[in-house]
Amino acid sequence: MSEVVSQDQIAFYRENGYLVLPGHLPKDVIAKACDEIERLSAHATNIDVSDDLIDLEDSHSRNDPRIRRIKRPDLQSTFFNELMRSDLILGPARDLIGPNIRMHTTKLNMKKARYGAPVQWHQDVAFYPHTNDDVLAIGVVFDDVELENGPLQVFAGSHKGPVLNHHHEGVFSGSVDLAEAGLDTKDAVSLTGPAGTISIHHGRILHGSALNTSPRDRQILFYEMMAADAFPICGAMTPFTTIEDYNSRMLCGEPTNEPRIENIPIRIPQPQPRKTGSIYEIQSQGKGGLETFEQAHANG
Ligand SMILES: O=C(O)CCC(=O)C(=O)O
Repeated sequence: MSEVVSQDQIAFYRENGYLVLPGHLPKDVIAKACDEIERLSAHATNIDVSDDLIDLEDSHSRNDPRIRRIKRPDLQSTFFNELMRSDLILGPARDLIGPNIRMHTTKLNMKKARYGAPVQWHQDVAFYPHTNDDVLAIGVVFDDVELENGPLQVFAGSHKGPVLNHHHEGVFSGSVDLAEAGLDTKDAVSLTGPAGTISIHHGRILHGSALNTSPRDRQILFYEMMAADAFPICGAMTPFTTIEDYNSRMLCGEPTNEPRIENIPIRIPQPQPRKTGSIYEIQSQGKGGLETFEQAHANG
C-alpha cells in the first residue's frame, strides 16, 4: 500500500525516472515558504561574494542583490527543515524508495526573473555515486513554472542508462556535453506546474534547466535523499566524517551499517576542479563555462 503516490505513478517513475505532482503543497505552506525566502534573502545585501549561506550571481552587488542559490535552507530555516520532514515530502519519497531515508543535501535555486542562471545537463549521481539506485531529489516550486521561466528539464528514461562523461580535460566539471552524448535538448521533457507543484527525479536521470530570461521568477527547493542502505562510494562528493554524523541525517525509519550493493553504472567525480562551492562554480570550469545573461543576449 502506498501513502501518496498511486501504483500507476510508481510505475511511471520506474519507467521514466521522474514524476510530477501538480499543486501538491497547500497555499498556506507556499505563502510561508515565500516569506522565509524573503527573510533568508536579506543577507545578500550585506555580502559581496558567495559565502556558506548564499551563492551569488556574478552580476551581484549590495545595491542590486542577485542570489543564485540559498544554501542548506534546512539549516537556515526551521520551516524548511520541518517541511523536509513532513509527510508532504516524505510520503511520496517513501512510496518510491522505502521507509528508511537519509538526507543528502538541500538547496534553493532562485533562477530570478531576467537573469537567473542556467544549470547545465548533469546526473546527480555523477556527483555522488552510491551503492544502489534508490537516490532521488524532490523539487518544490514556489512560482508558477512554465516553459518561459526555466523549468527543470529531464531526459525521460535516461536513469536506465549509463552515467555519462562529466569530465572536461581530465577534471570533473559536473556537466555533460549533449552533442557528445548524441542527445538533443528538444527531446527533453519540461517539468512545469503551478506554485506548490513537486517534481521527483531519479539520481541518474539526465537533467538541467535554461537561463531565465522571462519577467517571472522560478524558485525551486531541492530536497535530495536516498534509501538508508545506499552508501556513498569512495570519491563521491558526499560529506562523510563519522557514522554518527552520517546517521544524524536520517529523515525517517532506521539507519543501517549494511549497504545494499547493486550492479549499477558508476563514475567517480575525481579529480575535483579547483573551485567546488556549488554546481554553478563547478560547471563554470567546464567546457564553455556557464552562459551568463549578457552572453545569452549577445548571442541573440
Ligand atoms: O535549478 C535547477 O533547475 C536544476 C538544479 C539542479 O539540477 C542542481 O542543482 O543539481
